[in-house]
Amino acid sequence: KTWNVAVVGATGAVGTQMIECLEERNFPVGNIKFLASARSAGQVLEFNGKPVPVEELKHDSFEGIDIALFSAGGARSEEFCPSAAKAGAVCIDNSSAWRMDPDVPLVVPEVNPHAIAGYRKKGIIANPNCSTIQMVVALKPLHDFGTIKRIVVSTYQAVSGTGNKAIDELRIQTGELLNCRPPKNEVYPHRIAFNCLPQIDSFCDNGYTKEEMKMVNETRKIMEADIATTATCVRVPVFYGHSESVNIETEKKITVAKARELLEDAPGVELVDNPANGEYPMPMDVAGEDLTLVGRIREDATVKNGLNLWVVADNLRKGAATNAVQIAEILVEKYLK
Ligand code: A2P
Ligand code: 11C
Repeated sequence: KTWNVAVVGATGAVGTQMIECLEERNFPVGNIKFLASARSAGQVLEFNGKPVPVEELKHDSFEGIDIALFSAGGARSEEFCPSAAKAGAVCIDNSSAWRMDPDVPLVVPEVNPHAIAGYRKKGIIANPNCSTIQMVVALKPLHDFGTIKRIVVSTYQAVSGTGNKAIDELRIQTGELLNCRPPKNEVYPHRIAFNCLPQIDSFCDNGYTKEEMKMVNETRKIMEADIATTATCVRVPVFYGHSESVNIETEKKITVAKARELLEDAPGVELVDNPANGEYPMPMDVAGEDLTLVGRIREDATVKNGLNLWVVADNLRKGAATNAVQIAEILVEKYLK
């Protein structure tokens, strides 16, 4: 059996990766439809070597579609997911529009695949924020063993998380600075080349950014546990791959050896933790990868049961496209059939 799939935001940084994931993983696609803004209508992309025209996203775009993968920004998801669901498609939405809706499951297949069953309520499944996904993939096996009480996380996030315009901004600013010309900034509030911005998304009234609050709230929903999380999210001049320094406190002691053993066998995780040989996860190693790399595991001796970890993943792949396609795989195998 095959399924008719629409990719909404097909021309974007995440949409492009969604198309590649569907191809690479041999998702059983019947017809494929690529949707984007009117600006891209008429552009021709490829799927499995065959040309596919990009069409303008409209409310009636979803007739005959079984699964709609959305990554065209929150405003488009808010407006168009209900139309797609009404037409009978199950939406897998990469934006933040529906994540905290109690009638929409928020899913990371390695952590809470059972939640997918909740798609029936609204016809929408939400894909979490990229920074949250890689953190919970790494923490789930540790939580199952030792029960995490508190998380302190600082992120080092790549510009591709913002989209294609931000990738261009870093590239152009770097070139300008190396050629001693003054760079312009349009996407970010300050220069990103040779700089770090302790602001991702806009600020909330409590002084945290929306990105930081996503990590706090999404983690609880996905882990189905009352874990206290505090986050500082930072944009760094890296193209692909988010990195995270994660400190956890657990109910039960987890030694470094036990943490390594738990992570060695964990789904979706690759343990890269050999500091004596200078081996640890780095964003330059994860572009195009689907696994979440974990290393630098150390005991935090300042609290009773504490651990420090360094977690790196490709934000466009496991942080977005791969996670969405994994959800689609479970959906068709277990639920739609
Ligand atoms: P387009 O390329 O036509 O602007 P990125 O995250 O890389 O910025 O990509 C955003 C994606 O969302 C692109 O595919 C973009 O299409 C799409 N998009 C942006 N605005 C709209 C819109 N108003 N309607 C449909 N798609 C949109
Ligand atoms: C970033 N995490 O790196 C963001 C991108 O809520 O899906 C994804 C924002 C979101 O900028």
